[in-house]
Parts: sequence; C-alpha cells; structure tokens
Amino acid sequence: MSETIFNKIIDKSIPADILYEDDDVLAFRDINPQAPLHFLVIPKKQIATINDITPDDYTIVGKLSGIAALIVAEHGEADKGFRTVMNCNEYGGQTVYHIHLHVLAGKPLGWPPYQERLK
Ligand code: DGP
Repeated sequence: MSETIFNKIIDKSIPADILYEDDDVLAFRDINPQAPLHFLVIPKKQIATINDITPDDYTIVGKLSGIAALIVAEHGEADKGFRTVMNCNEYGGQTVYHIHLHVLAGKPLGWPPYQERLK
C-alpha cells in the first residue's frame, strides 16, 4: 500500500493543526474546510478505504466516531449538531487513500448533500 500525505502528518514531517492525538488516533483540521469547524479523524494505522476494514479494525474504526464527538463537544458544537462522513473510492469522492472521518460543525448542513436525481 503506498503511503499518503496523512503518513507525513502522522510522523510530523509536514505540519497540521492537530486537535487530538493518542497512540492510535490523530485528529487535525482539514486544509480545505467546508464548515466553520471541519476536521479529520484518522487511525495511525493506514487502512486505504472502508472496503479494506477487517474485523481487527472494528475497535479503532469505532473510536474515530467517539473522538470526533469529544472534539466537537470541546468546541461547544455538540448540542447544535454536526455531521460525520467517510468517503469511499471514486464515486464516494475519496481523494486520500487512508481512511478519515470528516467532521463538520458550526453551521446548519444541507441534506441531501447534492441535488442530482437518482438514476
Ligand atoms: P476525501 O476527499 O474524503 O479523501 O478528503 C480528503 C481531505 O483531506 C480533503 O478534505 C482535504 C484534506 N487534505 C488533503 N491534504 C491535506 C493536508 O496536507 N493537510 C490537511 N490538513 N488536510 C488535507
């Protein structure tokens, strides 16, 4: 599996605005924010896509949501609400092949996220 830019953020060879870190999870602000608070929560272990998650990863993948909620609460946005999204592959809009939970908060978020008709 080829490394991604997120490995460089994990090993601190490129900077990021880090919001949370422990032995197996890192959270940092998205470089191209789509909401007043937009950050990514990633496992330090590289898992390329949701399709590559194995049962051994279920605990860490669940932890991404728990840490997301913790950080949103720290920013005072938990009660108003927020959205988490994990894109997968081309049709899902994934551009970095190291799974990451997008967390968007701080404004009302439209739903559905696009207006194309179902084919
Ligand atoms: P996705 O399209 O779901 O794969 O989202 C990838 C996100 O990663 C995108 O919203 C922008 C963000 N991103 C890409 N490169 C960097 C980077 O070098 N630093 C930070 N902080 N975010 C990045």
